[in-house]
Amino acid sequence: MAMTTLAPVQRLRLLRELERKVLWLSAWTIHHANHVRPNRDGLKVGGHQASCASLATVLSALYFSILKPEDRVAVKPHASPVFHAIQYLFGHQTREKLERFRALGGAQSYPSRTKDIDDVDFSTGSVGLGAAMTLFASIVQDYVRLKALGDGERPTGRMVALVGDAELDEGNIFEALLEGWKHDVRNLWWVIDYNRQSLDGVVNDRLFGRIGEMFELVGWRVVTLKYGKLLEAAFAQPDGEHLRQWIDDCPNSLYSALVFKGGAGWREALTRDLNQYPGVRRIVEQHDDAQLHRLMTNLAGNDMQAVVDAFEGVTDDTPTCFIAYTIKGQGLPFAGHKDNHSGLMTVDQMTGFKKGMGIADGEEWARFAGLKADPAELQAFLDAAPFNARGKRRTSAPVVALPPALPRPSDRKSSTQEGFGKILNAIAAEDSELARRIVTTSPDVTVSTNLGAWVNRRGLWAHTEAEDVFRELKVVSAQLWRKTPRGQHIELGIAENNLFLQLAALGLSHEIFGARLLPIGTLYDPFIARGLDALNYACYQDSRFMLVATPSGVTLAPEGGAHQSIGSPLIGIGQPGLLSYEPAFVDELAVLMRHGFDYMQQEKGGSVYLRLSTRSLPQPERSLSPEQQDDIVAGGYWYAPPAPGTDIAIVAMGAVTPEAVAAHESVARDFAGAGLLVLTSPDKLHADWLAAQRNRGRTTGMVDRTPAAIERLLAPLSRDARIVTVMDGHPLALSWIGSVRGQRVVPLGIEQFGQSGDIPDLYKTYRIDTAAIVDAVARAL
Ligand SMILES: Cc1ncc(C[n+]2csc(CCOP(=O)(O)OP(=O)(O)O)c2C)c(N)n1
Ligand SMILES: [Mg+2]
Repeated sequence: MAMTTLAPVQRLRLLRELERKVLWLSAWTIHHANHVRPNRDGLKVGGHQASCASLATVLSALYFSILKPEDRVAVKPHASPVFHAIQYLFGHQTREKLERFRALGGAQSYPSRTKDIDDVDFSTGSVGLGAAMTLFASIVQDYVRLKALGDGERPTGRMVALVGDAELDEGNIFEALLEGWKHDVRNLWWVIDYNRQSLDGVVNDRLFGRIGEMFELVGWRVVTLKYGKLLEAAFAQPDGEHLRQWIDDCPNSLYSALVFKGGAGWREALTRDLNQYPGVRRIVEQHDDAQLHRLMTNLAGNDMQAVVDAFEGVTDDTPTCFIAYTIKGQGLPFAGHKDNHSGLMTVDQMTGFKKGMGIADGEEWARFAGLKADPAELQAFLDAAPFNARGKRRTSAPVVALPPALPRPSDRKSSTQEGFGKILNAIAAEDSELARRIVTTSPDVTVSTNLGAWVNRRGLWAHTEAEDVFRELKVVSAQLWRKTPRGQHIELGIAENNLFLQLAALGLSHEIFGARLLPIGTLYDPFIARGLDALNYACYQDSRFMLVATPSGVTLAPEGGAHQSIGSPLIGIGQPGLLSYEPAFVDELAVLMRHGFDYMQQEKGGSVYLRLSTRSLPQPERSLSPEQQDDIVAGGYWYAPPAPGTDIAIVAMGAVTPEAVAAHESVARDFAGAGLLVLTSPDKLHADWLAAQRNRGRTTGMVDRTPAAIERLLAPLSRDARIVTVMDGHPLALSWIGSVRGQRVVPLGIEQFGQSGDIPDLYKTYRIDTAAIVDAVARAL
C-alpha cells in the first residue's frame, strides 16, 4: 500500500493505533527493566514513563508519516524508550535490546549514536545540547551543500529537535539561537514538548509567556499547538469562549493538578468558576467524568490530527518552533502529577494499563497486539513510511589522503601558536584535497589564535557573498574578511559552548551528510572549561575534530590569572575520545598536526587537542627521522639521552622546555649521565601504558610483553632513579610517571591561580624556572 493512496482519515486511524502501541511499548520497556528483569544490585533502574507519554503523539507522527530519509533528529533524552519503540516497530530495534533497556548491551537510557543499533542521528543526554546540536548541524548541511562536498544528490533535510520545555532554561539554547540568527539558519524544526513540568515540578508560568517572542525575535516561525480538535469544537459552542478563556488563564500548577485529579476535579472547578454561563454548564453536564477529563486534557500536542496538520502546514525552510502543549504522563495513571518525572507505574497500575490496552499476558512485546487495525495493514503502513525510503541513513565518506609531511616553517625562533598559523597558511596556499576539506571555526579569537592567514586565503563562510567593507573603502588592515559560500572559516561569536557544538556537528559530517570534513576549532586554553560539557558531548558521539587551544598556562604571562589555564592538561588526559598533545617545538607540531588529520579519520581514532603557547622559543636545528616522528606521536623522546643506568632524569613538556634544557646542562655538570626527556603527550603515554598492562592481564590470558612507550623510554634509567617533571600546568599530569617503574618523582607545575607578570617573574614565583628545577633535582637526590 503506497502512502499516496492512503486517504487522510485512514492514515490518521493507523497513526492513532501506532501511537497507542508506542505509548504501550515505551511504558512496558521501562516497567520490564524495573519490575520484570531480575535486579542484582538493588539499584533503581529508572526510566521516564511520564516524559515518554507526553511525546508519544509527536514522535509517532514524525517517524511514521512526516520525516524523510534526509531529515536528522535529536530526541529529548528521556524519551529514548519512545524512539526505541518506534524503531522496534520499523524492525530496526530488537526485542532482546528492549528487554535489556538500561542494562549492559541493551537499548540505551538516552539515545546514543555509538551504543544504540537503531540509527540514532544525534545523541542526547545533557539537556539543551541536543537541540542546539541540530542548529549547528543545519549550518554544516548548508556548508557542505553550497560547496558540493557531499556524496551526490542528497536532498536538503530538516534538522529536527524534540525539546523538553524545561530544556529552555539552559543558557546554551539562547546562545545557539543568537548564533543561528547571524548565520541565517534554515531547515530547522524544534518541537517543544510543552508539558509545563520539569524534574522537580511545574514550570514557571512567566517563562513561556516570553518564549515564543524570543524565537520570533531571531527570525523563527512559531507554531503553537495548543488545543486539540475536541476542545476546539467545544470552544465553537455557545459560551465556549469562556471555557477557552478559563483554560488560557489557568495557572500551570492548577491545570496539572486537575489533570491528575481527573473528571470529578474538572467538574468541581468548572462548576465553581463558570456556572454563570449556560453554554458551559451544558458542556459540563453532557460529559460524564471520563469524557470531561478527555475533553479538558485534549491538548493539541497529544492530538494526532492537530500534530499532523501542524507539521504538514510548514513547507518552506524557515526555522520553525512548534510549541506543542502536551500532558506529562498522558494516558498514564500519574498524568499531570508534579512528582511524575521519575515516577514508575506500580505493578498493579501496569496490570490495569495493560488491560486497557487490550494486551494479553505473554503478548507484551507483540508488535500489533491490542490494536484494532489489521496487522497486514499496519505492516504495510510501516513499510511505506517515507522515513525508511532509503534504508540505513548513516552515511560514510572516503578518507582524505594526506601528504607524507605537512609544510614546516623554518623560523629559527617561533612559538607553537605562530607555527600553527604558518602551517595552516602553507596548506591554504596549496590546491589539495586536504586544503579543501579543512574547515576552521573560532569564537571571536580567530586573529588572536593565528588563524588570520588561513582566513585571508580561504575566506569566511556565509550563505551569500559579502565584500569586506574595509577593503572596499581602502582602509588598511592585515585581515581580509570577505564572506562567500566558498569560504572555509565559520566565524562564531564569543560563546565557547557554541564552538564545541559547531565542532561536534562538523566532526560528524561524514556520517550525517556523507561529506568528510577536517574541522579545526581554536580558542584560548582556559576557556575550554566554558564549553566543557559540550566538548564532552561532542566526544561522546564520536565526533572528529582538532581543537587548538592557545595561549595556555601561566606562560601567557602579562594576560594574568584570569586567562591562565592550569587544569587543562588533566582534561586532556581525562576526556575519552580526545587525544591531547602539548608540543614544545614547531617541527613537533607539524608532525602532530599531520597525525591528527590522520587520527581524526581512522575508524578507531578520535578528536585531537593541541595545547599551544605564545612563547617564542629558539627552534632546534634538526630534521626528524621517521623514528623520532614516531616517538613524538607516541608521546615523548629523549632530548638528551641518559647514560645507561643513570640515577637522574628531567622530564619536561611544552613551553618550559628551555628551562629544563638549561637545568639539565647545569645538572649534567655533576651527573654526567643525566637525561632530559621531552614529552609531547602524557595522555597518550598514560593510555598506552594502561593498555599494555591490560594486555598482560592474567585473567585475559594474553601475554603480550611489548613494552609501553613510557616503559621503553624509562628503561635506560636505574631502578631507583629520581625524576623531576616540569610543565606549565597542573603537576599531576606528569607525576604518575613514577608508578611506571617505581621511581621517585618530584613534580613541578602550577597549583595556584596565576597573576600578571613576565615569564621570568612568573616561572620563578610558581617554581618552574631553571633554578627551581635544579633545586628539585638536588632535593630528589
Ligand atoms: C544538563 C542536565 N542537567 C540536568 C539533567 C537532569 N534532568 C533530566 S530531565 C530533567 C527535566 C527536564 O524537564 P523537561 O525538559 O521539561 O522534560 P519533560 O518534562 O518532558 O520530562 C532534568 C533536570 C540533565 N539530563 N541534563
Ligand atoms: Mg517538561
